[in-house]
Amino acid sequence: MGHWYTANNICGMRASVTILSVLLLILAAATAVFLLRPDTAAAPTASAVAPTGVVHEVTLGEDGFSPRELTVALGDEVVFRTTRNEPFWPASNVHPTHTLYPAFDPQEPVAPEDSWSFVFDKPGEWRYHDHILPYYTGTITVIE
Ligand SMILES: [Cu+2]
Repeated sequence: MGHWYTANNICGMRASVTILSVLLLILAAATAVFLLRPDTAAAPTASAVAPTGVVHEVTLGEDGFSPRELTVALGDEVVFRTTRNEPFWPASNVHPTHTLYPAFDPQEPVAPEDSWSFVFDKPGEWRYHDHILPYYTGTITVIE
């Protein structure tokens, strides 16, 4: 199985020049695409907050979330656990859509032996609840 240029009986040097031209065209096109792309880097995104590495714990027991109210810094992580022998599901208000802070939602039940952790990247007073037993409620206040 020979190369296309030998199969077409084109002089090897001329084929090399052709290949080089094609490569240069591809490079020029790639450069143009790179330079002309919309500048998305300047747009602030929710994930721009750097994690602080500070970790807090909130535990859901029979008496509810503990601590029920917690103040953390922007970028802090909160680990949610339960001592109840039931799955739980900490999620932002408003039940059942969790639209106050949609990312503050594991999107599925958390098994009692597991935990769910979340880095808070939006300042505010975030009320939340257990999506399975919504009478368990709490507040995470995120300060800058
Ligand atoms: Cu809910």
